[in-house]
Amino acid sequence: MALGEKLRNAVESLRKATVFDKGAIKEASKELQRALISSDVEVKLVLDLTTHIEEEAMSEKLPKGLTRREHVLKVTYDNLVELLGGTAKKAPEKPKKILLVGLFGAGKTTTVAKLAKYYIKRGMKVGVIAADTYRPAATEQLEQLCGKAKIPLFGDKKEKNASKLVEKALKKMKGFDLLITDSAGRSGFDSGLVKEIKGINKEFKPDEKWLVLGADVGQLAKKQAKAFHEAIGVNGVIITRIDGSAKGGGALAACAVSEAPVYFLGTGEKLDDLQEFDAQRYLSRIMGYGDLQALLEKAKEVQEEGDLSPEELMKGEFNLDTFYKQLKATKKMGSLSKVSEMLGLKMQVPKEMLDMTEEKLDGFKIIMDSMTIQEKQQPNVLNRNRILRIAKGCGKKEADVRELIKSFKQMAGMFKKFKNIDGKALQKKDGGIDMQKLAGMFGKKKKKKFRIR
Ligand SMILES: Nc1nc2c(ncn2[C@@H]2O[C@H](COP(=O)(O)OP(=O)(O)O)[C@@H](O)[C@H]2O)c(=O)[nH]1
Ligand SMILES: [Mg+2]
Repeated sequence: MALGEKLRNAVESLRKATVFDKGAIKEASKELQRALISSDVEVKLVLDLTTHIEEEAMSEKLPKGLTRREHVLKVTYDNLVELLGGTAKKAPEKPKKILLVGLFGAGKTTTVAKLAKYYIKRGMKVGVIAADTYRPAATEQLEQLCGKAKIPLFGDKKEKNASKLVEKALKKMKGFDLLITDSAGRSGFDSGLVKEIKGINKEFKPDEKWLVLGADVGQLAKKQAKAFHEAIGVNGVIITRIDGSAKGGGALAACAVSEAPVYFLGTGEKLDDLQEFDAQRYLSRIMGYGDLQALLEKAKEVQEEGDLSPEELMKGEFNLDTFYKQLKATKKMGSLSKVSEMLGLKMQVPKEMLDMTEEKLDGFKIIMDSMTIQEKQQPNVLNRNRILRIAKGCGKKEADVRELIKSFKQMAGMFKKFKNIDGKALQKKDGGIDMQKLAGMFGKKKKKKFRIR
C-alpha cells in the first residue's frame, strides 16, 4: 500500500469520529504510527510526531472558529506536513547548470530528460550532457529519452573519463540558458564514485548539485544525503518512483531531518511524470482531502471575520443557529409534525421538514460546524464557492448543504410570520422559540392568521 492510502486510512477514522476524547485520539494516533512506520519513517520521528499531535489535539482552548474535529484534523495535517518537509524551498526558476548525482538505478538519467523538458516548457534553452562514462549503454539511454523530446545532447561514447567529457561538452554546448549533466552511479557509495563526481563537479562548476534518490530507499535517504553532501555539497534532492514505492514517506521524512530540500518528485517513467514538491500540496492530494484545503480556507475566513462585531452579526436575528436550535427544540417536544399540528401550522410547514429525522438534524449540525460564524448568522453570504468549501469541509455533498439552506429559507419565511405576531416575545434566551407561548397565541388567533388561501 502506498503512503497516501495508508495515511488516508489512518486519518479517515478521525474524520468519521463523533467523539474526540483522549481515547479516540490515542487510537487514531496509533493508526498513524503504524502507517508511518510501515512507510519506513524513522521510529523516533514517528513517536515525536504522534506525541505532538496528541498534546495539541487535546489542548483546552480551541482556535477561534474551529470545532474540536476540525482542530484535531488540522493539527494532524500540520504535523504531517512538517514531518515531510514543511514549506521547503522551491526549486530555482532559472538555474544555469544542474548536476545530478546518485547511486545506480536511482533515476538520474530519466530525471535529466524530465528536468530538461520541465525547464524547456518554462521558456529556457536547455542542453544535456551525458557524462555517465561508466556504463556503456548510458549515453544511448539518454539519447533515446532526449530524442523523443528533441532535447539537444552532448555525448561521446569513446570518452571514458567523465571530467574530460564534460570539458569537451562545455566547449561545444554554447548559448544555452541551462545545461544539465547526467553522471554515473555505483551500486554503493564508494571512493571511485566520489572521485568521479568530484572531477565532474570541478570541471562543470554547477550552481545546482542535486541528489537523485529512489523512494524505495526509505529512511536510508538520510545516510545517502549525508554522504553525497560531504562529497560535493548537495543542495537539492529529487525523489523518484514515488508512484510505486511504499517507502516514500520514509525518504521524505529523512530528507526533511537532513534539511535537504526536496525539489521534485518522479511520479512515473514518462518525461512528464515530474512534479514540483510541496509537502502541503502533496499531503492534501495523496490523502484525498479537498477538505483539508477547505479547512484551511475556513480558518482564514474566520480570521478575516474577526473584525466584524457580534452585534453586526446578530442583526440577522433569524439565522442558521436559531434555525437549528428551533428544530432541535421542536424535536424534543415530539415530532415536528405533531407540534405544528398543535399550533395549527401543519399546512404551512413543508413536508420534508415535518418528516425531519434526528439523523438529518445531526447531519445539519455537522454541516453547520463547517461554516464560519458569519455564514451561520448571515446565510445570504453563502455563494457557490462557500457552499463547495463547506461540503468538502464536512465530507458531505453540495446537495446536502443546499438542502440545509433551503430548509432554512422555508423556516425563515415562517418565522417572518411569527415575528409579525410578536417574534421577539417568543424568542427564548437560547435562541429557540418559546413553544408554549406560541401555542397560546395560536390558540386565539390561528384560524385568522394562518388560513390557507
Ligand atoms: N515508476 C517510475 N519509474 C522511474 C521513475 N524514474 C525512473 N524510473 C525508472 O527507473 C529505472 C532506472 O532509472 P535510470 O534513470 O536509468 O536510473 P539511473 O541509474 O540513476 O540513471 C528506469 O527503468 C526508469 O524508467 C519514476 O519516477 N517512476
Ligand atoms: Mg543513468
